[in-house]
Amino acid sequence: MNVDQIMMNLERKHPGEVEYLQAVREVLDSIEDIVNENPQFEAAGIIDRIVEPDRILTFKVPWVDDKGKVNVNLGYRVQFNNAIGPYKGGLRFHPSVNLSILKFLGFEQIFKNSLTTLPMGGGKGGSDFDPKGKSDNEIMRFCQSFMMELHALIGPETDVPAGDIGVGGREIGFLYGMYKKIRKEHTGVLTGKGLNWGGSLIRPEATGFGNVYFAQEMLATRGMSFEGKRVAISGFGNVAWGAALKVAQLGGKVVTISGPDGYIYDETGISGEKIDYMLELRASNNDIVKPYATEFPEAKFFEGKKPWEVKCDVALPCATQNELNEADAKMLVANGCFCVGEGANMPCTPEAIEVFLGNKVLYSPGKASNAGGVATSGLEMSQNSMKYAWSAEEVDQKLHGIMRDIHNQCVKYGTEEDGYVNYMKGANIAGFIKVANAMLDQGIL
Ligand code: NDP
Ligand code: 2IT
Repeated sequence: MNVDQIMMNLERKHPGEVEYLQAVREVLDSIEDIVNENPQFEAAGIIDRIVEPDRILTFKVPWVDDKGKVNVNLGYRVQFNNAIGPYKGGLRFHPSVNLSILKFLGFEQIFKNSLTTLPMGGGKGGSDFDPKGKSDNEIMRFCQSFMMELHALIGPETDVPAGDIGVGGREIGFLYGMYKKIRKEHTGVLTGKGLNWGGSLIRPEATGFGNVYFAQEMLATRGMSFEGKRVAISGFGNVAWGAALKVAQLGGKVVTISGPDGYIYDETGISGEKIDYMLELRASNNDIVKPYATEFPEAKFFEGKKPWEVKCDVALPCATQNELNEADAKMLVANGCFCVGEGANMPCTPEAIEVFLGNKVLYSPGKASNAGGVATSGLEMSQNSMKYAWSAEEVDQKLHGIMRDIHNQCVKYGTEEDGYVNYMKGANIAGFIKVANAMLDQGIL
């Protein structure tokens, strides 16, 4: 396999799709040796087939705002690969959403879902709709219009969307309600549902919890735990909240959270009511983290800055793609940070990852360490199929087991000669092999 050649062709076919090309390059670099050792993959065109989505659906989403003005957004669903199960992946509502971002997310999702051990293919969708400052009624009308188109593309055995940035429990409720109205059926077509109508306990916490469980496993390889560790978290959304909650439970001290406006530094530690307050901040639809420092005056707000300049042992980037660059990575390492667990999708740039690998930092890629979210979505699908609900303890135990399993897969395929575990390589190889073998079994499709 000639990675440079494949990338050149892709760049020619998809000019400007930088995030998608970045995600593909990372995976191809990791799997190059495995593909070269297994000629059956190239013979069946696995690489050429896996880097292109099965199909991309785009549609317009017209909706009327509270002032009576008609607005039109773009809606997308990228159905990337269903070799091991129905397409599965979140919906992102954010003004930055474009095809490149959804293709990168859908591509990552294939390997992430493969790692979870559950039967789920990869997909992603969303819209350039900006939820910021919108009323609940505006969000409802938007979600209803979005589902008017999306319903024809999805189904519990076909494609099962969920949340991502800008899509949480409220949006899933509006989307599910409209699906039910159009299709006249109550079915597990979306995950992240409310507890009274098919949702799973622990799904809201799952991505953050899973990220911390994975970091716990990484720390354990060096005989360490979260007890007494200083932890820098970015973001203040769903993933950051779950991660902060679990770190605090495990005796770690969360010293930062962040938003698009800057970061909060709280030397007394973010725990208890402060973590509950994160939920209020997120639900306010204002998308700024600054009010935390007014609510808790012992904290300081650093406008326009990222949290990677603070001294910490563990960093958990939980906001968005490419939010941690080479300079940030060097600063973290210089300040003694030895463990980085990606809660967001692709938050570290390739140059930042180089810095971590070069310094033997315990570094986990999002497709491994944030897989707890979609894994628990998979558990929600299982419960929906059984028409039964597990207790929080049962779901949490299964989630914990899955995160340990993913860690083991990364160690199996990512351990280097000196014993250092390259989790990025391990995750990419383990995720790829399962999907590639399924594609081989099923013929040229
Ligand atoms: P939320 O919408 O709950 O929070 C996202 C946070 O990131 C917000 O603070 C948001 O602020 C900020 N953010 C988003 N885009 C940007 C940007 N371009 N620049 C700066 N800040 C930004 O989303 P989640 O917590 O659900 O998602 C966070 C990350 O975790 C994403 O990468 C997502 O793909 C990933 N993820 C989520 C899972 C889930 O189950 N929810 C599962 C696995 C991964 P603002 O909106 O103002 O930009
Ligand atoms: O990036 C992700 O894994 C998610 N946003 C969760 C997807 C899901 O289907 O639960």
